[in-house]
Amino acid sequence: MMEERKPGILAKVNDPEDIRRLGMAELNRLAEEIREMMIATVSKRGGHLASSLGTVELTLAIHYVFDTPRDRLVWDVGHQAYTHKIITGRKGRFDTLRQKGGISGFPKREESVYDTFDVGHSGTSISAAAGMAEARCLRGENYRIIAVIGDGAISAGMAFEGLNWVGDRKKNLIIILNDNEMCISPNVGALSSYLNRIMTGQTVNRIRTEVKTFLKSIPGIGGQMLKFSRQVEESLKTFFVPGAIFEELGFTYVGPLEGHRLDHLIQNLKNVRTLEGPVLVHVVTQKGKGYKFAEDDPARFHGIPPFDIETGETVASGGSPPPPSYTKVFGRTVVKLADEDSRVVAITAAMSGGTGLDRFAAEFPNRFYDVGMAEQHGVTFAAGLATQGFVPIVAIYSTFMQRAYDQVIHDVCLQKLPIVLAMDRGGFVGADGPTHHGLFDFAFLRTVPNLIVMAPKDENELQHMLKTAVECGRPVSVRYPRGAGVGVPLDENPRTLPIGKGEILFDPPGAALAVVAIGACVHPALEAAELLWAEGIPVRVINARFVKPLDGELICLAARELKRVITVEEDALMGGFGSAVLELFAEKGVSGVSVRRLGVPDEFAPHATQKELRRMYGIDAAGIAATIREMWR
Ligand SMILES: Cc1ncc(C[n+]2csc(CCOP(=O)(O)OP(=O)(O)O)c2C)c(N)n1
Repeated sequence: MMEERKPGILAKVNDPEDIRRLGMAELNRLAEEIREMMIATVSKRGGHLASSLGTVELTLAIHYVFDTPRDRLVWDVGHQAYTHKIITGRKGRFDTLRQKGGISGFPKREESVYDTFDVGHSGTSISAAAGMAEARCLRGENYRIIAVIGDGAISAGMAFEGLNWVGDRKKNLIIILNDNEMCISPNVGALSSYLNRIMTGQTVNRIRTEVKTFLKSIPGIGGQMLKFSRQVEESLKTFFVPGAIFEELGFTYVGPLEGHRLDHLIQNLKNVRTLEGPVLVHVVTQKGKGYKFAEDDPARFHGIPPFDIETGETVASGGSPPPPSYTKVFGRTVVKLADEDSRVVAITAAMSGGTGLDRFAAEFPNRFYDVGMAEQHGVTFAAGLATQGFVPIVAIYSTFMQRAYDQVIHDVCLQKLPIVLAMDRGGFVGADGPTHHGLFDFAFLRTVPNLIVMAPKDENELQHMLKTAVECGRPVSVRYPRGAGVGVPLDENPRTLPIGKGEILFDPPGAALAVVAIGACVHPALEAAELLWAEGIPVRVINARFVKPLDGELICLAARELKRVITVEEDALMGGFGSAVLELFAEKGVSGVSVRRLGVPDEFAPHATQKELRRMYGIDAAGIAATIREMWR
């Protein structure tokens, strides 16, 4: 479908300075070439294609008009910044996108001076830009600062906090609202509806005309009123002028602009550059623009694994089909649980597809809530539902749950409300990298009183844990990894598990070392033990199931008997599961035991595949086996 052409303009573009020399026809041609490069690379590497296809012209226009990197360009989330990467010196490395040792899928300060702020989570751009604006004033400098935020990301609480601040401080700061009416799936919320009303400007104009005609028609006073048309216009403005909400907050509103017309964007941004104070530029774009399959299904192409350019179909990895993902099993199980129990409701923060709740949404539309990219609101909203007798299952990826930490503590656990925090993407997520790995939840959740913290060893145990969580009447977190399950048979009916009880999975005669593993590390531990048993090294394998309450009896008994313990987790070692085991030993007076903890040390894990990362941190079967051998000697 895409004809092979020699790169023309792009070959000459290495940084934004090169773009500023181009004429309009060349710029348009460049946009096309960039799209081709993006599609070709993402089709091989996977990535955030639809969002980045939607911002090609906008990115070119910004770099054309503004003096980057002197002017500071701040991206929100950063998944839409591939054009930015390509034209800021990373064209040659673009093929390494999201690969181990390659360039990141998100802006990263250590990668380029053009990347002004590290991103991955939503809603940070306005506050970061506001901080830069204050720094500029403190230094008496005068560069421009431009934040680009999507209509989805602006629904984050932090974005509202930022708007509130910026509108009040009155510093020069440009916020570009990239409005494609999509989050990952269609956007939700009152602000989104408002933006949509602005975009259908005809309605606005029609209402204004009708009101004017109506005023004119009032006998006697109508004509007089029109004399005061300016005031009338002013008051009407509040209701009918596009962007009035932003104007009221202290911004000059510009828009809506057509986001795929370079001439129009450049002309308008040149005008915007001359404006003083906070400006909000509303740009309308199409997610997936320029690639038919992404235009037709922008949600699927939001974050897509490698695919065939000709058909748009995801490339199968070869071999037998993988077992169902944890996400899929989660999605099915919550439907089952909701069938049995009318108290069960489900909440997502803009990730109904990603969390597997789309199925629940279809079956129970009245018991399903998409709160937008607003994790804090989602958790406290769930707490409100729980006070009224419902059992909310709040499905938020581990990394995004970090956003709602205080809500978990203050609004859920302090009140002992029965809420299930279903935390997908616990552990390494792979190519999205350090902004998205879910490596802290054991550590940050196990310190919260009243909270039960569990992690299943496989997708079948996930079913049982979800049932246990719904029925136990307490706040519970259940975390499970990204990707395919282990491939174990799935019980038809989920059952409850005893709270705080682990299990021994392998206990060969003469066992003289215990591996105590949790979650996704249990099966690799088992594999390692089976391997070593064949070598004559007998190792007991315990599936801890609970980070809290720990099965003290089972773990302490193993330690006292075997004297050597290895803990394994896909989480931060500091404060995580292994730390909990050490605390247990200290508390219970278990002494004379040598303990090794496997997990992620005190650093941010880079981007790489899950497999590569597990190998890198020694928590795959080979790594666990190596540690056992070392300890065995
Ligand atoms: C705090 C947080 N929650 C959820 C996500 C997952 N996420 C990444 S992009 C995205 C949608 C972004 O929509 P929008 O800002 O409109 O940008 P678009 O992709 O439409 O250009 C979501 C939900 C995230 N990155 N950060």
